[in-house]
Amino acid sequence: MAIQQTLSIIKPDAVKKNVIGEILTRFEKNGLSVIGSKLLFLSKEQAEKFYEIHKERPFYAELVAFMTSGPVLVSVLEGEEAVAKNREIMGATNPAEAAEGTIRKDFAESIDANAVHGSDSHENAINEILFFFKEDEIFSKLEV
Ligand code: IDP
Ligand code: MG
Repeated sequence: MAIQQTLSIIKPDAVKKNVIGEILTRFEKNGLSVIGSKLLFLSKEQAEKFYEIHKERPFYAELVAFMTSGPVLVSVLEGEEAVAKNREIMGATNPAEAAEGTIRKDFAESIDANAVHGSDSHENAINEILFFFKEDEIFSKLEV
């Protein structure tokens, strides 16, 4: 077991539903701490770059359009095995397949408007955190 950091995005659908607080509470109740957070309205260029890994997928244009349809809350979460823990709390990509009690089961409408993003590996977490945050915008519990 190791303390890790991971990137979370509360997507435009969930921000519009006014459930930022309820989603952050899920993280906190499961042992993760918010150590950096901000509301952003992503530009098309930012969304394209962030999801570059999915460029060849048929849903890429739709995904970029959705992620730029309203503000998002980007956060750095920290805790034991934060990458896997966050994925577990989020639930499956398709809310129809998400387990009971997960964020996507409770707040997501569809496979594209699925409430949250979470890094899928430690390496991607580091890159995704650096994509959105400067060092002085993150307040690790390990340092304070
Ligand atoms: P993840 O968010 O669970 O890691 P990924 O496979 O990395 O899932 O896909 C990134 C995002 O792309 C998903 O969260 C979802 O918003 C969107 N997406 C994935 N598959 C589809 C699809 O088949 N149709 C439309 N959008 C999709
Ligand atoms: Mg993914």
